[in-house]
Amino acid sequence: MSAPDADPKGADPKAKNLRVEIDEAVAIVTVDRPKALNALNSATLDELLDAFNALAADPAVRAIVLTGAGKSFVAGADIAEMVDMSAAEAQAFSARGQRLMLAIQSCPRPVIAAINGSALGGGCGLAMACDILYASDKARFGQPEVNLGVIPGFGGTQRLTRLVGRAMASELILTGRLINAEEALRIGLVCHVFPADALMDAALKAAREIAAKGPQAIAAAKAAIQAGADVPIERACERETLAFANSFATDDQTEGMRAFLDKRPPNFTGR
Ligand code: CO8
Repeated sequence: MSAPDADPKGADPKAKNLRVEIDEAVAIVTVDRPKALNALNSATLDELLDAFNALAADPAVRAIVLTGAGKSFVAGADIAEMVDMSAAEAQAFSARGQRLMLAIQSCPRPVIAAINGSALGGGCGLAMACDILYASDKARFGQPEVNLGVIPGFGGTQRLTRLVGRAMASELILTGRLINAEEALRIGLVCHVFPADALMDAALKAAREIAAKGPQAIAAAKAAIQAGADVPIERACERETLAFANSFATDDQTEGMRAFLDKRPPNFTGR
């Protein structure tokens, strides 16, 4: 197994492979293993899970930006760690990755992936678990697992299919072809492409916009989007109606609508 890198970084003193910075209500999580192009080994998966669980429980954090240090976003699961795995070890490793992806999806705070470079294999899976995908014009995407004699194991077969449709997902997964940011935009894998030096500013701007809204409405909207993707439209709309009704039990609903009618900015309190 590959060992975590040597120097501890970031807010969590135990985290060796990522940095967590908090800028007012926005958290920036940076996967920081540049020597392996930020590939996800077990230690990094665990650190990310701990970081997302901690951020989800912190009421001061209202939005999260996830990015990679250096020239890569995340170049996949760690091939050096996987090469000698038995099937049972691979199952446990895949389950570890799946837990992280589901924690990001169920985190009440929106997560913006600022995809600065290669997002391949499990790295593409990590990006797709986020709510908003912004790409640098230098980013590359793909599920190249078949080139290694394996298949995606961090949700790639499922999330890519849901995001871009079966035809395109099948071509990408079965050929292992990599695509650039423009093609990712065209097929709906990302929602915007920015010049590399403008990516973080754009992601932070969106995060701050989200952070200024009522947090309960944001969490309910994210949950409704996530839940609706996997159930029939009738049930999904029932869930939306329930969540919509619940938002009328909050102070933020009264404040948001009253502020609109009073022609003033809202003062959301999160209650
Ligand atoms: N794992 C481990 N190390 C990696 C990885 C990786 N995924 N990607 C890059 N590295 C390392 C390289 O080995 C190299 O290390 P060193 O300097 O010690 O030789 C270093 O990072 C730099 O890489 P390159 O020299 O290759 O950099 P280039 O700029 O030439 O190429 C690429 C960049 C195209 C991104 C290239 O590194 C590449 O193809 N990487 C592998 C991409 C890939 O196949 N990703 C999918 C991995 S499989 C996967 O994600 C499955 C997920 C679920 C599995 C769960 C079930 C068990």
